[in-house]
Amino acid sequence: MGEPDNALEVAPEWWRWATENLLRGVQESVVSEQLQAAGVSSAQAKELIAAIVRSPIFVAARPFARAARRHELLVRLQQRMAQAALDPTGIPRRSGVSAAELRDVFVAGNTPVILTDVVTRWPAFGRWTPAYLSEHFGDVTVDVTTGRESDPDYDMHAARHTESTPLRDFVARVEAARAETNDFYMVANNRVLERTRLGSLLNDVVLPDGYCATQRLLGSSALWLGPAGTVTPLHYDTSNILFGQVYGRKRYRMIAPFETSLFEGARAMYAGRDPERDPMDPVLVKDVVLEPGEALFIPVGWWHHVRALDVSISLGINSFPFPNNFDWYRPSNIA
Ligand SMILES: O=C(O)CCC(=O)C(=O)O
Repeated sequence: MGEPDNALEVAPEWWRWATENLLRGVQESVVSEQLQAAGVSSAQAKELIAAIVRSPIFVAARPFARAARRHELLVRLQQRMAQAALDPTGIPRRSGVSAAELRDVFVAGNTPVILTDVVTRWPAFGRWTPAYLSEHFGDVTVDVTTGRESDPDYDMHAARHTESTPLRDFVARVEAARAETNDFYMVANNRVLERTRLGSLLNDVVLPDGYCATQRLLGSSALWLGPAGTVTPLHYDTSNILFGQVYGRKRYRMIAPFETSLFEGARAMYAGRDPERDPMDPVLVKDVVLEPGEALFIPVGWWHHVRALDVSISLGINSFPFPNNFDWYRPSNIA
């Protein structure tokens, strides 16, 4: 690089580089040294830095950059603490968690937990099987999602993959699947509990005292029914969810919201990375298999990728006796 006569003649790339580093908190003397190493004279480097720091654009940007640096430190602290855990890639299994503990430890701590003695007490457990649903609700017309395997964004495009079918036929299709398939799935968006008499299934769901506003289960619960091999891609939700696994197993891959690298390349609430295919390191992935009769508490904001390992029936509940709507939490929408 030649020696310009004044700061304005320094290449724009160096203005940008110096501005970025000053906003990152690099000391002026260090920025100056680097500029000089690249061929800028000491006087020009001094003039350039002075011009940048008195510019109204820099003055306006500085508080935002400081806030971002503080948040980065908070995030790094969270990441380090998570790595220090005894079992950083596991999720604890617990029984006897009271409503107070659920709220004060797991909800307030934004910490996932598997509850082993909640679903096992539902009348639904042992009763809800594909055959039971077909026998008692077979004539109910339900919306299901189909043709998923021909669309890489099948979950984001759930509405355009929706078709109506008698539940009997859908169950027959699930049961007839000889190999794993992700092509058809009754997902939360299909809202079959609110829209059909399948809502009466919620009489089979009895939660521990204080876990949820029971009278609000209808409208805040979602039934999931599908073959082995369904995959819900990595995404986060804007509410806490209690996910009850009633029949079959599901593999959950969960990632904390403070793993902020996942916001890069995300679209809406879907991550740009697939934990089954893409390298995730150093992002900490908690990988668990949810057994029938277990319930997973999915804290708001946690990324989760879900694969059914068997024919599966699950119920997601987001009714809690505390405010549970965090619709404003959409960090991946920040351009
Ligand atoms: O079970 C699934 O396939 C997905 C569940 C899920 O992502 C949710 O309840 O938010």
